[in-house]
Amino acid sequence: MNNKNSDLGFSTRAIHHGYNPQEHQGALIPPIYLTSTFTFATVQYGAGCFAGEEPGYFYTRIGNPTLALLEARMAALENGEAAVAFGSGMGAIAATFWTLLRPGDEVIVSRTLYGCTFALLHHGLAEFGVKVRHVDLADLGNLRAAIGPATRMIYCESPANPTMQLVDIAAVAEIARQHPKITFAVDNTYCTPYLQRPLELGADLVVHSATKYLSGHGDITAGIVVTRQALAERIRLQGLKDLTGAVLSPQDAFLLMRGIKTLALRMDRHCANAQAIAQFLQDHPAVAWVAYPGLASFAQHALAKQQMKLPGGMIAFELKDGLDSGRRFMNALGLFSRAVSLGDAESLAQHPASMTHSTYTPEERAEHGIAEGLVRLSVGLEDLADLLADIAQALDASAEPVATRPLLEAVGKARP
Ligand code: 3LM
Repeated sequence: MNNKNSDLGFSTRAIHHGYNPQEHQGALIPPIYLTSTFTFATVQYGAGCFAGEEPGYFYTRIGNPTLALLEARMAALENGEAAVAFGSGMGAIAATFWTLLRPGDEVIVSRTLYGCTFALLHHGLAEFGVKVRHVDLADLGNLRAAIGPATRMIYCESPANPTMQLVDIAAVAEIARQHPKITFAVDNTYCTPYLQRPLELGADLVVHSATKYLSGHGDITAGIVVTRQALAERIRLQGLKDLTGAVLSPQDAFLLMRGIKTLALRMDRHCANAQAIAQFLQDHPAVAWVAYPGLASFAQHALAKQQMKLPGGMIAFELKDGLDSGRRFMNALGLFSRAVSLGDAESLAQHPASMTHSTYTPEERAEHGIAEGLVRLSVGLEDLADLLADIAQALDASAEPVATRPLLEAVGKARP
């Protein structure tokens, strides 16, 4: 299998792209180049590598054959020119921001962002002289009004973590295209390229926490940037090599590629389970609201159908009695684990206000649309009937005061 296979289907590329066993002793599975450094046949050759005049590998923070295969595969799946792998999603995001932004520049970001991205912007870049402007991108008039001569980036998540608000990526891209100095970047973690491909919709750059669905097995942290060749090289040589050093280990790149092979299968199952659970929650009398792009009641349901293949595996909802009953609900869950992160085979539940989005002050959460009682579910790959039974019993328990239903007893009963 060579690299000229962009006509092949998504899963075929996820399994084969960029690898030819005949070039590796016939090994079906790509070898892991578990080495930090590479030897030079001559001093002159080594000098040529450092000068960018020789194509070879010389140090894993800058390049490694196992990482290069992962990068080629991710570029093929996102339909981009090139990719750069990182040791975490935050590594990828930080390297992108630090490469593209300078003191005095402005970055326009969507209303709600993952907690650590929010912290990086407000407690990191803002303190180094970058102006951060949150804009509700649901109204494109807001975006047009916010763009000024210093704007260098537009950055969003769609769906947003944890509110599920979508951004019309094609519409924002059209506005961004009119400003050659602006890079439009989309965090595609919630969707993966199987569900949504922002570059095809006109975005300039995609970032991922590959820790999540791309890996799919909850056993590594990783990040990816996919963009044009020249920009990818800048991000590699500045953001990765010098500014963050946030390199991915070749061993974790191997695990990530193993996860990516089953991405389409897993996403189909995540989405089917999540759709049924979202519907069940919406119909339950204890539930105040549910945000899931696959529900007809979701405000941006039409946009979801337009830009996402399926509605994803993430659900946000709130109980009628708010935070206290939400806590009782989460403590009563037996099959869902109480944990942050998402996209694993195991179903997870967490409370953004006190966990993933505790980097916001309560006032900031209110301003950015994150309800204190919001419960976030990452729906896993277990059997739907078991997940529904767990949710049903936890909703029943959420109505009872904690004292009448000891936590351990509830967990013990539901855990298989
Ligand atoms: C979480 N999110 O539970 P890493 N972009 C998005 C993300 O959701 C995340 C990152 C980037 C969660 C992690 S919270 C302590 C646990 C949309 C991570 C950052 O650096 O690989 O974790 O990616 O929502």
